[in-house]
Amino acid sequence: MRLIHLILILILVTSCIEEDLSTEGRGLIINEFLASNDSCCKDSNGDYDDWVELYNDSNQPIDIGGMYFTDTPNDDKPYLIPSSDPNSTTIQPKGYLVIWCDDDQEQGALHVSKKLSKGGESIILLSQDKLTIVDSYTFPEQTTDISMGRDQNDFTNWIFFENPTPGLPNN
Ligand SMILES: [Ca+2]
Ligand SMILES: [Ca+2]
Ligand SMILES: [Ca+2]
Repeated sequence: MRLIHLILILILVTSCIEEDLSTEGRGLIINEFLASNDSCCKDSNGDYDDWVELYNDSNQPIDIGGMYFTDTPNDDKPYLIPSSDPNSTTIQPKGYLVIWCDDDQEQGALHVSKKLSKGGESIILLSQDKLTIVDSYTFPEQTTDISMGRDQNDFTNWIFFENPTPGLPNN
């Protein structure tokens, strides 16, 4: 009897672990960006600015307020994303969020001081401790209005998109 109980508990625990692994996903990731925006898409102020799309591949909402953004590895002064507007900076589970790289901080919490270089640069998101890299990607030379992002069928593969999809699945 006790052995049966033990086996049942083991089965339960094992299935719970599998469930967690399969649904927690990759956490918060950089999913797409546009480093040279001429006519792709405007921010809420009508500016054609650079942007980075984040994707929350977890089961929990994630607030990026208090995290840091930079375009330079080992940056002494990464940009602190304000924690004053969690409604804007929280990404829902399996949701998307667009950060504008325009140096227009007066336009809201999602407008960071770092612009992206068309010639190639890095995109780095650091956690609240200013050290841990949440996700990063170093990109090669870009073409105006053509974004780069993760292939939906193989998330490790970065490809170009003639039709950028800020805030939506890459397609
Ligand atoms: Ca702007
Ligand atoms: Ca830059
Ligand atoms: Ca997208």
